[in-house]
Amino acid sequence: MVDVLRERSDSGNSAPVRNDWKRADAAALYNLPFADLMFQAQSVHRLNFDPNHIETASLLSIKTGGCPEDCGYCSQSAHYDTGLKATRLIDRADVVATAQRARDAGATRFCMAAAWRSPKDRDLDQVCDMVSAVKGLGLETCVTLGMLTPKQAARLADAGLDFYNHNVDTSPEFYGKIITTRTLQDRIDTLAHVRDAGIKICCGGILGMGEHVEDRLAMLVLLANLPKHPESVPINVWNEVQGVPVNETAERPDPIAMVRLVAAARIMMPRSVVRLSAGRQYMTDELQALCFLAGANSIFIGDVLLTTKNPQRDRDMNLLSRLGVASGLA
Ligand code: SAM
Ligand code: DTB
Ligand code: SF4
Repeated sequence: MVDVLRERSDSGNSAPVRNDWKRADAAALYNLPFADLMFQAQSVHRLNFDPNHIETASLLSIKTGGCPEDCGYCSQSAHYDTGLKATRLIDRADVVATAQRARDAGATRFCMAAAWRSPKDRDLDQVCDMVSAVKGLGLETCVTLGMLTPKQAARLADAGLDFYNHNVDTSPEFYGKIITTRTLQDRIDTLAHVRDAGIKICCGGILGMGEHVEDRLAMLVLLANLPKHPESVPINVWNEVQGVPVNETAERPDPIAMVRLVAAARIMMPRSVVRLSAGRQYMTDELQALCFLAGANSIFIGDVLLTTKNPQRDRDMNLLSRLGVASGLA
């Protein structure tokens, strides 16, 4: 049995941070009796975080649709007829106004997403301006723009960017079944450029595309064995989109399997913020509460994510207040 609490801590009062996870370790954790798994996850969580706090992040699509990549889950890929209207990069003033509203509604982080394979240099100029302006509002900044060169990552760092979101999405084995226009190694290369530039990393993936439990665990192993753990780990449940290939294979994760995976993520990446990201609208309040107990400590707030739905603000406020959780929302 893997018992992280009995392993030597590297700082005396905190859980160990390992980068040498084997798939068998992850499976052993995941398959623990539920009470034992939850006890370990909660213990690790309490050593590293305030268990009564949930981070609230907000998302904005700054360039929607028409993306040249063929990600089989995505409404924004130009390869599929999803009925989505493509837009150009929106104006900085609109971004700032939306960020201000998000801050007033309780968000502490503002993530700007663009449907690009990689940004063009003149687009990056505009995104850098947006980052500086949003940071000026007192918000943490995050952008997700596709693949970056080392130079582009350095420019974002100079603009003051706090986080770059770039997901590995799934296991190495399942990756090629979902995306063919880039490789997992391309993703890992960009993550390295972002790290080298000194920007914090937000990196996770999607559940419910037809992958097996082994794929989900392999994805956690991949994340937990990066040279440094991502500071933020978004766990998305696939948000249904018409017209994309994943529609043919999708299967929503069993709720207990979902909690087990969050608990395993918490134990394997003890100091990372684990975000319950897309797909919360499919989850009951009770399932979300269990995920928070298992160590999830961040959510996206706002009625929409990029192109799909998120729970309504009132529902989130009601849930967090019943749980006695402190957040920007409460
Ligand atoms: N184009 C950039 C990229 O792919 O990195 C940024 C935007 S992309 C929409 C960001 C992430 O959203 C993807 O990596 C994927 O993990 C997630 N995502 C996209 N469509 C989704 C869906 N329908 N349900 C859940 N997550 C989704
Ligand atoms: C992440 O892991 N989840 C967010 C954020 N990073 C950019 C995106 C979720 C997108 C859900 C699908 C949509 O709304 O289009
Ligand atoms: Fe493009 Fe990102 Fe959607 Fe893939 S996930 S199609 S890269 S917007």
